[in-house]
Parts: sequence; structure tokens; C-alpha cells
Amino acid sequence: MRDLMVAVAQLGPIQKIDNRAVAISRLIDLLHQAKARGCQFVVFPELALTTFFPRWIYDRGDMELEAYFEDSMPGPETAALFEAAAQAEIGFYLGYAEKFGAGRYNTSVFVNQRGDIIGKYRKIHLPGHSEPDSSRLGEHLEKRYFDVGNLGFPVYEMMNARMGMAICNDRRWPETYRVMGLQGVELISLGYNTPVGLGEPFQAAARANFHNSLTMQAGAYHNACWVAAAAKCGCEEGYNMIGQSMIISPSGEIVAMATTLEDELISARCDFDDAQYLKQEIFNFTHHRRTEAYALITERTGIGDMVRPDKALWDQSDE
Ligand code: CDT
Repeated sequence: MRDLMVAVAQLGPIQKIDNRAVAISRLIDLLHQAKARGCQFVVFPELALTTFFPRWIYDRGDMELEAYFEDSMPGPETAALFEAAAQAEIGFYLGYAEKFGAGRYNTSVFVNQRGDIIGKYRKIHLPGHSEPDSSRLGEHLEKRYFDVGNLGFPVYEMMNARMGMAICNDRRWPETYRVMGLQGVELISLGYNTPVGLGEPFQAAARANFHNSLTMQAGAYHNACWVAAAAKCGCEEGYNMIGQSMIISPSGEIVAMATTLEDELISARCDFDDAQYLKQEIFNFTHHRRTEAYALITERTGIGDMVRPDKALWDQSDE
């Protein structure tokens, strides 16, 4: 059997006043809890080192904004997390804001059990807006502060499994999972910060937890892979963010879920062989996918004209 003990380390709020050292000591504490439970791999949230800064209005290049970004990974402060993980022989996924030359990315990395970065992902689906709008109750300015990820959706061989990454809003898009599914992904790690109450209709806020699990359960099942998702949640700087971090099996079932809005560790044994039946039968891509019928998915971005088949193909009444 090929399996991995996976932990998801949910974070409660990180306030603006909390510096990197505070955040990193919380991550290390969760890492030690994971070790005590016999876990080999830990998933930390999106932008796990600071408060969720896209809620505030800055100009690009502003010093206060720049301070939320990491110049290097590991850096002077994050080195302690890498050392603790290597000592515990635990691999991890970590989300952070990345400076790369003139580029600014919402990034995640895979770090193996020896403390080496073996892969990187830069968030592709950036939600929210570029321009502030005072009529909204709260801003979500990821489009203003981040460049669109330029690394695709890579899958890496790590800890004897094919592992992929996504970040927050990516989880709502089926293409995210499928591009990794086509690379035989076995475990998708992702972190999220999902605010509610920014001015969306009440019903949208009320369904936020439902849509969180719905999209990830569907992505897991459709691609016969595990999904491990870590929230940063609770009331951060007066803004509420959803929790319900979870681990989902290839059958689409939730096998572990956080119940608080605080720092909380959940874990599950992920059996990769268990997915083989689905991968070889109902979701045997080689046998069953029909790419000739899917062209619109990459040809079009938004909704366009209806595409109708030639009538002669389905109606014989004119003959
Ligand atoms: N961080 C992130 O991507 N959050 C989004 C919320 C967008 S609300 C404007 C999400 O999809 O959860």
C-alpha cells in the first residue's frame, strides 16, 4: 500500500500587529502537533505569514505593501520553520506573498522532509478587483497587488506521490483540478482566505461554507485524487473568514474537517492506491475523455454565441 499521513494546519486570524515571528511560531507549534500524530506532510494556508493584506488599499510599490512580500524563501524568519520541519522529517506546503524581480505573486511551495523546496506554484485565478470601490463594504484587491501566475499547474513527485498545488480561488474552477488530473495528480494541496461580508448578497455569504466543500469534493472525485485544504479563518481585523479546513478522499467524501475558527490541526491517512479503481474505470481519461467535444474550453474565455451542430446530423425531416 502506498499512503501518506497528511495534516492540514488551519490558522485562526493573524492580525496586522502580529509580526512574522508570531505567525511562524504558530506554524511550528502546529507542525509539532502533526509530528506527535505521526503525520509526514502538513498543508498550511494561503498567505500564511501575515494578515490578509489585499483588504486594504495601497499603490503598488508602497513600502507598507512591499513589507508583506518575501524577498527569499526560506528567508531570515521562515528559516526556523524549514529547520523545524527538517528536524521532524515532515514535508509541507506553504503559501506566501512572493517578490520575484519586478513580479509579485501569490505563491505556494512544496518543501520535502529534508527542508528542500522541490516545487513552486503561483496563483492563476486572482479574484476581486484592481480598483477600489467605496460602495463595497470591504475590498478584495488581489488583482491590484499580484501578477497572474506564470508556472501553469505543475505536478511534482514528492514523498512517493504525485502532488499538485492550488491557491484559494483556484479551487472554484474545474480546470484547476483537470489540468493536474491529466498529470495523474494524487494529492492536491491548497490554502485559502475566504472572507464573507464584503457586500455580497446575504445568500452568497450564507452558502460560503457549502461552496467551499462543494467545489473541492467535486474536484477530488472528478479527478480521483485527494484534496487537502487549509483555511486562515476567523475574525481578522474586523473581517470574517470561513474555516472548515478539510481533507477529501478521491471518492469525494470529507474524511476530516476543522470545527473551530482557530489554529487547529486535522489529519488523515491518504491511501493513494485506493484511487486506482476510479482512475482505471469511470475516470479512465485515456478511454473515456472526448477532447474533440471540448474545444471551447480553451478557445473561449467568456460566454459567447451558442454553437449548434449541423442540423443534418440530427434531423432527417428534410430528406
Ligand atoms: N483568497 C481568495 O482567493 N479568496 C476568494 C474570495 C474572493 S471574494 C472577493 C475565494 O474564492 O475564496
